[in-house]
Parts: sequence; C-alpha cells; structure tokens
Amino acid sequence: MTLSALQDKITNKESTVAIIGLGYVGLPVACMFAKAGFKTLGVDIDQARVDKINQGINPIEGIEPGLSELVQSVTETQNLTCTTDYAMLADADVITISVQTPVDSDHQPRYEHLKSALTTLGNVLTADTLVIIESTLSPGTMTGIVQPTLEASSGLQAGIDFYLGHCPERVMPGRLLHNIQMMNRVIGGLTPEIAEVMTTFYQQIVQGDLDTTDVLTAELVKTTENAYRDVQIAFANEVAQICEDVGADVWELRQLVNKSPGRNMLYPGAGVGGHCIPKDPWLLISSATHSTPSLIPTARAVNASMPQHVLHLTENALSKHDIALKDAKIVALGYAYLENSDDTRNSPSEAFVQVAWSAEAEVCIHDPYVPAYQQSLDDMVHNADALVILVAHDMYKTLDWQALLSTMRTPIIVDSRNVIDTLPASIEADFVRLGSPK
Ligand code: SAJ
Repeated sequence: MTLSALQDKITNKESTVAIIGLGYVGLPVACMFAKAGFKTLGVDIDQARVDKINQGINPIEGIEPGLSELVQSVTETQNLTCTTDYAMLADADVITISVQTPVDSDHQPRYEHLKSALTTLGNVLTADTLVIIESTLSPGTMTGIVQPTLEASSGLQAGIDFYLGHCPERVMPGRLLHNIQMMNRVIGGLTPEIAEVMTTFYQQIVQGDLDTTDVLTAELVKTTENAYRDVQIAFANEVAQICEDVGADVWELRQLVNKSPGRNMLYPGAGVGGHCIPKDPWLLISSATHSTPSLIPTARAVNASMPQHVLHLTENALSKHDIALKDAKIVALGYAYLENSDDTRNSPSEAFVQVAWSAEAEVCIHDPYVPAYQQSLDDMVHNADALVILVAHDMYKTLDWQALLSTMRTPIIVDSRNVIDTLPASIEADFVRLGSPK
C-alpha cells in the first residue's frame, strides 16, 4: 500500500490502529482513537493491566476527568480490545509506541523497554505499516536506535517498506484526555511525505496545531521544552535563597518582576518531581558529544537540592527551640509530586523524607491523594514539632492552623509552596516561608 493509500484509509477510518504501551500516554490515546471510530488494538506486556482494561476498568489512579467512562464505553463497543500478544499487530496499519524511556543514576538514557518493544514489533511488522514513537527520546535516537532496530528485526527498510516517525507525547497527569485533544503536537516524519500522513492520523483526535518537521527536531523539541522549564524553576529557586539571605520576600518579588514585559519567573518550591521534568534535561544533554552543557545540569542540581534546603529551614526553626533534628517529630504535608494529584513519581517529598530520616528525625507523612498517607492529620500533628508543607494540595489551603498548632509540642510551620498567605497575628507560631525573611 502506498503512503497516499494509507492516508486515504486513515481518512476513511478504515485503518486499524495499534497502541503499544498502555500507561499514562498510551491508554488515553488508544481510547481516543477508538472513540473516533477506529478499530483499535491496545498492546501491553502486563497481562493484569490488559485484563483490567478489557473489563472496562481504568487502571490509572488519580483524578483523570472522563477517562474511566471512556475506557468503559470503548471496550463495551469493542472498538478497543487489548492484548499481550504482539502477533496481533500484524494486521495494524498504524502503530504507536509509548513505553517508558528512563535515565539511570548516571543520567544516561535506558532504552531497554523501547528496544524490547521495537524488536518484538519488528518480528511481526508487515510492509506499508506506519510506526510512530511517542516516547520521549534523546536527540538522535530515532535514526541511531529506533530505525536500525526495526529494520534488523523486520528485514524491512524504513521509508521504503514501512513508514516511521516521532510524535513526542505532551500529557500531564490530571489532564490526560484534555491535553491529548487540545495541546499542539510536533510531527517528526522520517520523510516529509510520512510527516504529512502522520498529520492526517493525529487530526483524527487532536484539535491543537500539528507542526511537521524531521525526527531529530521532534526529539529536540520535547527534551528542550522540559529542560527549559527545569532551568526556569531552578532560577526561581536560586532567587528564593538569595531573598532569604537578604530578608526579602520572593513571592512579592516574583509578582513585581513578572510585571516587566517578557518576564515569566516561575514558582520556587520544595523541588521538581514527575516523570518528565527531572528526566528530559538529561535526555537532551546526553546527545551533547563535543559541547559540554553546564547550565542545564546546574539547574538540575539546584532543583534536586531543594528538599535538603527545606529541611535546613526546618532545622533552623527547630534550633531556636533548642530542638535537634534527631529529637524532632516532623509532619510532611504532601507526598505527590504535584498539587491535587496522586502521582508520586520522583516526588521531592520523597527526597525530603529521606534526608530527614537520615538525620534521625521522626517523620509522619500526610497526603489526601496517596492511599498510603491518608491517615488523620489531627492525630499526626499531636505532639509534633514542625509542620512542613511540601505540596500545594487545595486541602492545605483551608486548614484550621490554630487548632493544629494547639496540639503541637512546638508550633513551627514551614511553607515551601506559598500555601499560607499570612497567618493571623493571633496565632502563636514560628512561621517560616521558603524564599522569605527568616
Ligand atoms: N514546579 C515548581 N515550580 C513551578 C512549576 C512546577 O517547583 O513553577 C514543580 C512542581 O511542583 C512539580 C514539578 O515542578 O514537582 C513539575 O511540575 P510541572 O507543572 O512541570 O508538571 P509536569 O511534570 O506534569 O510537567 C508537564 C510537562 N508536560 C509534558 O512533558 C508534556 C511540562 O512540559 C509542562 O510544561 C507541564 O506539564 C505543564 O505546564 O502542564
């Protein structure tokens, strides 16, 4: 089948779509193509996950508007069926791959999951199929790893016997369906003709702009946009610490700076978590062979140091009461990496708790969204020496601080996310806010 024939098949919704990897990215994408009227096959190595979805159950925890209902409806109509059997991919016309692409402790990309999916797919890949990688990749991976792996395992030639492209995902937990539908997407085709057919494919579910380019530029866009955000956050964190030194308020400073045209200072905080921002800067600079990036790794180090800095603020507050960390009871408020989310991947709170424990402090963890930490906050706070706000969950914005402080052994509150605007003067407490006068 020629590319234009494939394009017509997509336009007529006659093409079979397959999605390899049914996680935060793949599952909503599979549901949206199924909802759009395509016969859609979901493929994952996790049999339990496949079974759950085939029963119409959404395996993704957390608040994801519309997703559970959509999983149920598209599996009921059989528009979406899921399997662990890669052989079923032989009938697919368009196949996307959304498997994890982590970095290791040396910040190097680890492509074992991707290579495994590519090799297994290659063994069943048939001619004229369009294969699209949605996973985030370090620049050069499409031509350096993806294309040769698929060609070696299929015996087919990319761009001639089958078609290949890269459309990096742009999802965000809590807004999975909305982002897939509304966010602009970069369409990286191995050839411009392939990019054009990919555009027809994504037009079926995406209302945002679909900007075509080559695969290398597509790899660079995703890793750069997240490295950019990481550097922006690091800047805010560094300025926050300068404000502490000089006795100014970074939150007021930020508002005034951002009134200057072209400024957009982000928020300082307890650190940077999630599955994208801590990882993608390393994917970007892993491709720097002759240049030696320094700003991006330094920004990573600044952000990674913030949990320790928040513990330092806590330790200082305790020392004013002659309490050492090893004798203190600390309550950590928030364990997810993002406000009003249950997602704890790479959470700065995890790093905070680890350094607090290594200082022998007693730490209780509370998080209204994370099942393991939903015990009574009132009970946790009893006899505590410090409440440390690490995540700006909405619930924390309406707490009765007077009541909580009254049962504490030492009335210390450390706020790393500017959750508390001002404590009423009537409340007796040592209130420490990140980026504000000590
Ligand atoms: N954070 C700060 N200060 C800020 C913003 C975020 O400390 O000003 C922290 C958050 O607390 C969190 C981490 O950084 O721990 C990441 O927050 P995020 O708002 O960047 O949320 P993510 O990780 O879900 O980022 C995703 C990314 N989207 C994709 O990778 C497709 C990112 O590129 C988006 O900019 C972001 O969503 C978004 O703005 O929605």
